Amino acid sequence: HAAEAQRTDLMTITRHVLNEQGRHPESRGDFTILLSHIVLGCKFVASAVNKAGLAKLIGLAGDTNGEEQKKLDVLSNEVFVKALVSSGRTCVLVSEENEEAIIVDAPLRGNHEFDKIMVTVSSHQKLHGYCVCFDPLDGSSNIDCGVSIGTIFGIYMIKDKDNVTLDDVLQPGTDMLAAGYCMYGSSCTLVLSTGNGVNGFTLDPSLGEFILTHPNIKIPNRGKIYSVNEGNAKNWDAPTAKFVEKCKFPQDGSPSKSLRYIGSMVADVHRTLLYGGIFLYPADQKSPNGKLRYADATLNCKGRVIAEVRYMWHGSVLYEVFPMSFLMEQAGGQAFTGKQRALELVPRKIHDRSPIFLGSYDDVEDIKALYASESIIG
Ligand code: P6P
Repeated sequence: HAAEAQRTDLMTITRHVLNEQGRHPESRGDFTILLSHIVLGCKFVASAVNKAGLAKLIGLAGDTNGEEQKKLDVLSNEVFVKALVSSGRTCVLVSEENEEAIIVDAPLRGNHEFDKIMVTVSSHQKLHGYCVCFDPLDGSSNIDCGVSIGTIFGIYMIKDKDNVTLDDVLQPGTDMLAAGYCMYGSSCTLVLSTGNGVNGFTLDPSLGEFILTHPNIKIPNRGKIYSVNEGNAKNWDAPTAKFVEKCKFPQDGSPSKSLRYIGSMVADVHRTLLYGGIFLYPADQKSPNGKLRYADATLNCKGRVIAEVRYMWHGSVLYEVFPMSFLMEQAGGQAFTGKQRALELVPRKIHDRSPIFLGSYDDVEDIKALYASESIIG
């Protein structure tokens, strides 16, 4: 009977989120409605990604009249923007694909009829509006070779839905309510946290439902894998270089770590979350000879410019670093920028970037110690 019960007790992501909502009796279900629209977007993108390989052959993505086949990341962005706006629960959107933040038209920010009733019945209940920061299809350059790619998202509550400003978005990651990613690979897996642990759901295409397959994910305290693009080693700062050196040539006689780097953040982070280890997106200091568009630092000698240095940060704060850091902390790991706890960063601009070191708690502690000793030595 237990086996039978297991097979038929399908916990879908919708039921799971409704159960979560039950923990907040005052909730009106806005958050559940918002999440259901994000899930809808993920289902659509999963279907489009699966067909991508064939699309060129039989023109699935474009019209039969030969319209230019839309790039999947553009198509995915349109899908998520439309899904989020039509949820009637968003006020501002930040997408990796859009230079400017999208301020949702006031009538679409909330179900005004319902709001009017709510205001008369219980005016103390703040009418909720949300900000969603997302990368609709991170790693899309990997589509043509079939490597897993993904959608990454983070959700904030808006302070005053009738007076939305960019300040609502340029908040530290500690203000995030929820975060998640959907990985489109051999199977479609959605990993989500609403602040009460991390859960993984796998899409059952025959049901069209995400089923709970990875309840209460906890990352191992230490892992056997480090994940970084070694091709940038010449530009790493000393603590990162020392850390990677220790992974390869441990001083304490422990076995060296394995290097696994897929080059698609969602896939690298998902493996790190399940197997343990550390994912590194270090700052890399490029000192090109040519003139830079923006110089972050100019080295002068006797009034003559001898070099210009530009730090190229990796990892977009709002829709890569923050959501992945939120998930790691919720799973018992941690996330560090080289200077501070990643979630305590306060972005100045919506596409700000930052170095990021995230994964198993003890592995991140090791690199934090190297940065701390460097800052003491100076
Ligand atoms: P690099 C994909 O383009 C991406 O944004 C992430 O998904 C991935 O982790 C990273 O870039 C790879 O960057 O410089 O190592 O090729």
